[in-house]
Formats: sequence, structure tokens, C-alpha cells
Amino acid sequence: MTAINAVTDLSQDGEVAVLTLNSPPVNALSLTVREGLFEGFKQALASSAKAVVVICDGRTFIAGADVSNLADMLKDPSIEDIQKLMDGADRPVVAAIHGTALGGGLEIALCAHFRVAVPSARLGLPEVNLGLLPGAGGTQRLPRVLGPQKALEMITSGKPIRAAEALELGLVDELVAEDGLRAGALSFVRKALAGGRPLVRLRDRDDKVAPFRGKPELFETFRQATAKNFRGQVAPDWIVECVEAAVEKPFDEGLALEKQRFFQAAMSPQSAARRYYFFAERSAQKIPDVPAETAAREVKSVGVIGAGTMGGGIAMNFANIGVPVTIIEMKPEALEHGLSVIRGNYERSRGARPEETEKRMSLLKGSLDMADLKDCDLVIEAVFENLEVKKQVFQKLDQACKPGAILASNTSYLNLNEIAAATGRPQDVIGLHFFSPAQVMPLLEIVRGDKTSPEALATAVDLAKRIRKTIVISRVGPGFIANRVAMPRLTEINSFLLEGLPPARVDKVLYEFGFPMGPFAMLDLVGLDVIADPPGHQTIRGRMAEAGRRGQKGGGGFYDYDESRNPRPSPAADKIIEDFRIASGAAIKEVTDEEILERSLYLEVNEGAKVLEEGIAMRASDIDVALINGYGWPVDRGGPMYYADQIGLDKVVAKLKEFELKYGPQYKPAPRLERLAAEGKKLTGKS
Ligand code: T1G
Repeated sequence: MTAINAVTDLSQDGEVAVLTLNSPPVNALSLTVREGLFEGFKQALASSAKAVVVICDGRTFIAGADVSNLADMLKDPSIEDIQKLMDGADRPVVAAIHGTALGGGLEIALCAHFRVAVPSARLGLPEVNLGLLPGAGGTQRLPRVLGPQKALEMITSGKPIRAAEALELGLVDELVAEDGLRAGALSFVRKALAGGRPLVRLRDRDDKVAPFRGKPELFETFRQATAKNFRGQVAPDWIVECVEAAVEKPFDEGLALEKQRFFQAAMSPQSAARRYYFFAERSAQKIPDVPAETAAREVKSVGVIGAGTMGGGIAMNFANIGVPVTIIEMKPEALEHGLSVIRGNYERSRGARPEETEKRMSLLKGSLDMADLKDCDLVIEAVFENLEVKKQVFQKLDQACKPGAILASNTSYLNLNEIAAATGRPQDVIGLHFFSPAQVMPLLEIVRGDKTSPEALATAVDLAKRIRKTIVISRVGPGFIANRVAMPRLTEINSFLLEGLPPARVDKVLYEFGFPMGPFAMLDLVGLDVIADPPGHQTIRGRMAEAGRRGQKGGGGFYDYDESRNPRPSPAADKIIEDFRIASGAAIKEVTDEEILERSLYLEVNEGAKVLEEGIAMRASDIDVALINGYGWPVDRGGPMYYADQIGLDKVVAKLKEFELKYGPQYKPAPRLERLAAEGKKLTGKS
């Protein structure tokens, strides 16, 4: 075995050279890795070896370029330099894939003549998630294996495919035993040598693209079908353009176009925001005083208290991963209703197969007796949002549950420490704040009480990953992170209405910024009757609810709705707004679209700064993760904290001060924001 460099070895197995990469955690294509691959291929091809296998140690094949340092891609040897060596090879080169071959990793594998994989491997080009397109030939080589339609789907969705599908599509040549990748790859290559199997250079293949040449309809149809989905994103359009070039143009011309578009995408603010988010999401799972090696308790069965919308949705998360759930209700009718709603949700879900529904439903057991929770490893309470009620439930749980069971509350607002104090085991009490609908929304706020133990936290984080939620850790405080930060913007809409701004105009401004919908449309969706007006403080939303306008679910809301729930302006709603405005004596104001946007967003930035100051959130980036996943903040903007940093905190503070004078004390800049602005620092980092 020869060490090529710190992360690459070259060894000889009979007549086959084996190039092994070992650069934890994911063998990303850093400069050192590229040097190792370049030098390794050079030496292997200069040796007497009759074939070369490239394989990785550790958890995965190459997972792509090093996203933490994209600029380093400009240094030589580039990925393309390695690929040229591979393309020029006069003997079989085989990529042996386990884990994930992603982005630049798959693009390297596409330059091998053959690919073998273990059944659990996944292959994909996820660059679009980072606001990028494949930058090392992916848009040119993948269509030459899969044809343009499938390549378009894979590259614009960014979703990896499983090895079995890759085999079916011809992207992988052979599947080998799960625990025998190296042996399988060697045996594959020996068969290829013995049989004189012709070498396949993908850049030369034409059979999958030729039938589509001169037929722009395929691409036009794809563009139209996906336009809404990719609203505001730059990369998907360029991906379609490049795949079209793969069909229409010689390989090198297509490659040149891809390179140009890749660099344009890499320079875009969108890609910077998405790369920031990639690492934000990962760091949000880390708790500095809970080391990664803290033992998580095993959770094999779960209890849920309450079979309402929330409890039912929470239970579905666990049934979906094969964990049995005991659902507790007080009355048989409520239990029956809750279970039938869950069944309905399963039956209506896309691609639902009856046997899947039955399998999941069989994991859900209803009961009216808390004693049935005695064997559960974790119980999540999702009852009415009232402190006294919750305290009573926790007292009973303390009696019913076995020692070491984790007792979780789904409270979205109440003081978890008080709930924990109702038990004799506050160290096992934690908040698991799901967002509605809990089976759909990606965010899970894990709330850490003053006495929550590191083991309980580690267990919650582990479990949240198993049910594939995006995690944010919050300390105890009213509204925790997402609801608290979003609330001032949603409260301010009352002022907008009093200033005479039509809901549709406000909604349009926020939709165009990138939110899936504006605040009025959102309230209509959630229901105008969900939150009560604070005592002594009437809102137009509250008035609407009183008048029977509860939103999409009944009577219309700020808009009227047809049977397909399409909104249209509502004269009845406008009259309620106008009457309220006149009665309150508020004067109509001239407000620009820019001001609507700034007021909406800076209120969130300001609240985020307070949440940081109070230590409710550990990091500014956690707030961004919470708002993106809990409130539809556009990931292309990076979240409110990152966005404010891009604008410049001095500018944000100046605007807040201006708004404070013009519109009221709700805009008073948070001390932390003022301080950071004065010091020329950022919310999300140094300066
Ligand atoms: N670059 C740098 N660090 C990376 C990384 C990458 N590509 N992928 C993962 N990490 C770090 C991550 O931050 C974490 O670090 C640790 O590895 C484990 O990750 C030319 C332009 C591979 C499926 O987009 O999808 O190729 O927090 O916690 O759940 O066209 O990571 O431990 O310090 O996510 O097992 C395209 C991104 C790049 C793949 C593993 N590739 N990665 O998931 O672990 S662009 C991607 C993933 C590109 C070319 C272009 C996942 C994973 P830390 P993890 P995991």
C-alpha cells in the first residue's frame, strides 16, 4: 500500500489498482482530496495495473464539493483535472459506491467506465438545494445515461435515488453485497477484464439524448410545469438550459455552458444564503454543554395524550417510522374521532397504499386509561393549552410512567419549568413543540427546561432525527423561538389595516419577497378564531371571527373563498375593516411597498435580537432555521437574522428608529441590535 497523501492510498490487489479515499466525515472534495485523487489516478494509470477501482473508507462515498469552502474549487487540481485523467484511461475504471455519491462525488463516479454499489447506497445531484447547479459535468453526463427527462427531474429536484433504481436506470452497473463492496467491485472488474467488456465513456454516449434532438417541447413543458415550484430560484432554469445543451450541443460546448452558469450561480446571493442555511441546520442540532457522545435513551414505544389535531399528527410521526403509539383520550367518542381523522389523513396522503395505511394504523392503540402508558419510553402531552390542566396531566404521568421515561409537553407558549415542577422528575421533562399539521411541518422545537437532563435532551435530538424533523433547541420563554419571533409581524397587520392598506397589497409584497403566502392569507388558512384577542385590546382579526368569518374553514376571512379555496377580495371583510378603522379614529396613511416589507421583516429581526439577548436561542442561525421551517421564511433569503446581516445592521437600526417615531414603540430597536450595529458586527457571526 502506498500513501498518496494524508487522505489517499493506492494499493494493488492482483492486477487491479485500488485507490482508497479516507477524508472524514463525508470525503468531500477538498483540495487535499482532489490532490490525492489526481496523483492517485496518475500513478495507477502509469503502473502496470490492468484496472482501477476507486472506493472510500468511512460512512460514505464522496458526498460532493466541500461546501464550507467553495472558493477552494478554483485551485488546481480541479475536479475537471481528475475527470480528464479518468476519461483518458485506457483500462477499466470502476467507482465502488456506498453511503451517498452526491454532487461532485457522483460527477467523479460518472467519469468511471462502470459503477457498482451496495443496496443501501444513494446517488444524486443535490446542488440545487444549495442554489447551485452541478459544476463538474453532471448536467452533461447524467442525461447521457438517463435521457433528458429523468435527468431534469433528478437534477432540479436534487433528490438522490436508491441503488436499486440506479441499477434499473443504468446509472449503476451492478449491485454488490452490502458488506462486501471492495470484494464485489474487484470481482466485477475482473469479470469485465476477462470478458473484454468495452469501456463506456459517458461523454461519448449519444443514444439516450439523440432521440430528443430538435425537440424543444420537452424542455418547454418541463419549464412550465415547474415554474411555480421554482418561483424566484435562479438555478433550476439554468439546469434546464444545460440539460437542453446536453441534447443539442457537442459535449465540450455543453460543459462550457455548465461551467459558466455554475459560477454565476455560485456568486448569487441565493446560493450564499442556502449554503449558510445548510450549515445552520446542522449546527442547530448541537448543544455545547451536551457532548455528542451523551447516551440517548432508547425509545421503542411512545404515548400521546390527546387525540386532537395536534396529538393525532404527532402520533403519525412515530407510526410512520414503525414505533407503536398509545393514544390517550378522556372520552371514547373523542378517541374514535381522533383515530378516524388519522386514518383519513393516511388515506388521503399522496401515493397511499391501503396496506401501508393498515400497517401504520395497527401501530396506533387508543386507550382511556393513563395506566396503559406504563411501558412507554416517551410520552408527549398535547392537551388544551392551559397551565393548570397540563400540570394535572403531568402529575398523573409521573404516577403512571416507568422510571426513566421521558415526559414531554407540546406546549407552544406555557412555562415548561412549572409543568416540570408538577412531577418528581423534572430532569426527565422536556418540551417537544411540533407545528401544525405535525405530520407535515418540518420544524420541531426542543424546549430545554432549567432541570432537563443532558440524557433527555440527547434522546429528544436523536428521536427528532429519526422522525426526520428539523431541530431547534429553545430555552423556556413565552412562545419559545419561532412563534415569538413571527408574532410581532403578525400583530402589526392590525396597524396596516388601520392605515388603510388592503390585505391583498400587504400579502403581495410578502409573497413577492418569497413567502409562500402573505400574513392575511396565512391567518385565513390557520383560522381567525385560533387566537383570542388580548383582554382590552380588540383587533380586526378578532372582530372578523366574532362576525363568523373564521377563515378558510368557515365563512371566509380577510378574503372570500370558492369551493376550491381560491381567494378573492371580500366586500364583507372590507366593510368590517373599514367600520373598525372609522370607529377607532385611525387616519389613512401613505405607505410604500418597501415600507410594508421593511416594517414586516425588521420587526422579526428585532424580536430575534431579543430572543438572543435573553438566551432563549443559542445562536442567531437557530432563529433562522426556526423561521424558515416554522413560518415559511424563504430559504433563498437565509432567514431574518442572516437577511438583516446582509442589509447591514446599521441600516436596520436606522429604519427601526424612523418607524418608532412614525408608527409607535413596537419598533424600538432591541439593545443587542443597537450594540451590534454600533460595533459594526453581525447577528450571525463576527463582522
Ligand atoms: N461539504 C462540507 N461539509 C459537509 C458536506 C459537504 N459537501 N456534506 C456534509 N458535510 C459535513 C456536515 O456539515 C457535518 O459536519 C458532517 O459533514 C456530517 O453531515 C462540483 C458544486 C452527505 C447525506 O450537497 O447531504 O458537489 O456538523 O450531519 O446526516 O457539482 O451531509 O459534523 O461538523 O449532514 O449523515 C453537493 C451535502 C455539494 C451533500 C450526510 N453535495 N451533504 O448526512 O450527516 S456541491 C451535497 C449531505 C457540489 C459539484 C458541486 C449530507 C450527507 P459536522 P450530516 P448525515
